[in-house]
Amino acid sequence: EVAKDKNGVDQVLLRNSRGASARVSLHGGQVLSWKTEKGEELLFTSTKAVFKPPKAVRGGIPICFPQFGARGNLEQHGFARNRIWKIDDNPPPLTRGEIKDKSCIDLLLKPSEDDLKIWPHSFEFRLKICLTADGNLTLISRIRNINCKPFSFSIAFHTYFSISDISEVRVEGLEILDYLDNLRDKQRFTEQGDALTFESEIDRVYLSSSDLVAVLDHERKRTFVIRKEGLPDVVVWNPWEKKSKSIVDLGDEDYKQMLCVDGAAIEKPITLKPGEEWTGRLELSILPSS
Ligand code: TA6
Repeated sequence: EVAKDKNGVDQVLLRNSRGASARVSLHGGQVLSWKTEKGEELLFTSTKAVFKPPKAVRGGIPICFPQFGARGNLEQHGFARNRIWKIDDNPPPLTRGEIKDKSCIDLLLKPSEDDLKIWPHSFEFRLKICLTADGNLTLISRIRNINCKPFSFSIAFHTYFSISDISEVRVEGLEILDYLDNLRDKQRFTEQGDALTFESEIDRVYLSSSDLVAVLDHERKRTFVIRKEGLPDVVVWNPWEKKSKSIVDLGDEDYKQMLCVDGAAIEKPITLKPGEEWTGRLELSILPSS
């Protein structure tokens, strides 16, 4: 189903046979909502979210591409999340194991002439977003270099999970990993603890993580499971109280109900030769915590 948001930008509603749903905006190719079959919203949206292109909405899953963070005169986290994507009417053939499921949408982003002025690399970014029969949300990305010279990019799926209380959340799967700490000049440290818990601002890129990370929301008795391929790094971000006040489109208390845990490829940017294609997969699911 395609509807228009109040800015006239198309949104696509995906629904599975059990009533789970996901809503995707063609602005940024951004997932804005992912709901259980009971209608519970699993992704966070800021209480002060601004739905006004070209700025990405604060919440859901903005896509940081062609770079994570700042780089030269590129917009913060790249331009992909600030552009209108198209519905891809020539989607790539389904690969083995990908089921032809009606609750998928295929989106396509190609750089505009203006984009090529600031980032002179022609690419096709094909994004297949599916809601599986079990209510899982999968994002399959295929980025092809259609230029005549190589280029490198970094990428992050900036996933805002909706949680009950940041002080009651644990993240498992990042133990003993090295991380770059954005709060300490991006220096490299090694995680000493077991599970990650939160009592202050955190802004880290965990490196070479396993392909499975869990976010346990104790109060809601819910565990988010992140499975990923081709995305070796994991961004963990919560602005906490002080930083939140400096973010205009984030409510002062919102940090208590959100946590970003992003599948990403940051430390080692991905280089594509002409004609080469990279595929990255992210699958989000929930487990009722025992
Ligand atoms: O998640 C890491 C981070 O780079 C933080 O430093 C913070 O800037 C966050 O991304 C949000 O960035 P945005 O440009 O969406 O406000």
